[in-house]
Amino acid sequence: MKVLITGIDGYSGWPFALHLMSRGYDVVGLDNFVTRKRVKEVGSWSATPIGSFPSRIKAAKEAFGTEISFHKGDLGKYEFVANVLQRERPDAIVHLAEQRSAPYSMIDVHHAVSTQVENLTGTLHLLYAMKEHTPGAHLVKMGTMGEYGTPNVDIPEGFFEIEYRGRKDRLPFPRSAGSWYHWSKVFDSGDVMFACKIWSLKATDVMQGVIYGTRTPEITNPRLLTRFDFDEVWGTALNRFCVQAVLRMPITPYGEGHQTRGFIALEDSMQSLRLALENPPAGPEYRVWNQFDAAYSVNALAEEVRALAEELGWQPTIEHPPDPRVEAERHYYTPIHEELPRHGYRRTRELREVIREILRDLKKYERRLLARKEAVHLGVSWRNADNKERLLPSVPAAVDPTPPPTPTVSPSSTPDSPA
Ligand code: USQ
Repeated sequence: MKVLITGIDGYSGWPFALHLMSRGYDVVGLDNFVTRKRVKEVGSWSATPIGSFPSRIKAAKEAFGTEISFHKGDLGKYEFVANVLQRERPDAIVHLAEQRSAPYSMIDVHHAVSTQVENLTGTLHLLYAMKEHTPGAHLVKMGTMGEYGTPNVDIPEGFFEIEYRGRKDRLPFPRSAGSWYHWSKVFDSGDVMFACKIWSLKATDVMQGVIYGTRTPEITNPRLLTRFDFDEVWGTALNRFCVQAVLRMPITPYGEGHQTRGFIALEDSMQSLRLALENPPAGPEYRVWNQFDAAYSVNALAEEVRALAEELGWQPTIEHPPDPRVEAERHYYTPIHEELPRHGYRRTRELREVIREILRDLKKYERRLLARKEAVHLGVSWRNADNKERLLPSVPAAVDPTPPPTPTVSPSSTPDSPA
């Protein structure tokens, strides 16, 4: 099966390419490397040193014997998207190429608008190019559990049966997102659903929880590492808590810390995406899968990290800064996730095992973390229309204490630099 991964250079995109290559899939990728630039914009970098994209392709070829067919470009350009689909004719498309940070979308009006314009335009371009060149392909679209918000009832997988004024129907479950980024995913879902209806396309909209982890089984040497973000804008809760423990900074569940979300290990997110590919809809269909392992409050995760860091002889503390987001700090949360287990999903790793692995891995990159320590707290508040002046000015390039492993293909490539 030939699979196109959009956003192949990202935190999920890269390990998913490795996951598929190790199983004999034909992998095509595209990326515009904008995440690398945007992480720099907030004065940060990946905790793990990642090489240029050509050096990644080379490392993957050495590990799995096949070469990724890579197209550098932007989903914002329709001709580019259409050309890639026309030339490659993939059987499936895994769409991961979106601006993925809620805090980034909340920085100011420009970041809000660019998030929504880019995410919606990219998805619409893909849908039109699919209709034109690969109408039988299966689209696996990365959505987010955050589309649903935290309603005071159970959360179904996309649709629910409702009776209202004596009549019944099966309707999309109401969405109530918590950032401009999360709303862009809601609007995307509507567009994908509509395209499936009018053009008889096949799509799985994956409502993904928060991912955590530094590695997957296919990452067998340092040249295959995926990126790992930890700054306030690009890092996510559990990954950041582990970094805070390594840096002996207080672990920061925001506000009361009872906010509860679905979480999933990186390795199991890869398993889930593959299961979606291996079990496509039989015919034209728009379907929704909730993709997470278990729901945890941020307090519970902070406590786990503290306990496991103590095993390593560290003494991290937990602090509760005021919540910079506008979100319920105590709420009901019972999302359903039956589709993935029905298609063979089994959790592979226990939470504690993965946290131990993250802490061990991050310890190796402590000097890289220290060099960008200021980016752990940046102060983007949902309550401000303009957070720009609160952000760090771009940190001048420091000498990388842990450069990416050799060999790299281009003498000019630097860690976190685009290909
Ligand atoms: N949080 C803390 N302390 C921190 C960072 C976050 O308490 O230092 C809290 C947030 O307030 C929030 C929760 O942790 O209640 C999750 O925040 P997050 O930054 O880990 O995740 P989020 O912004 O929701 O977004 C991330 C990814 C996004 C993905 C989403 C899945 O960046 O791409 O779509 O997780 S979900 O959360 O299910 O919507």
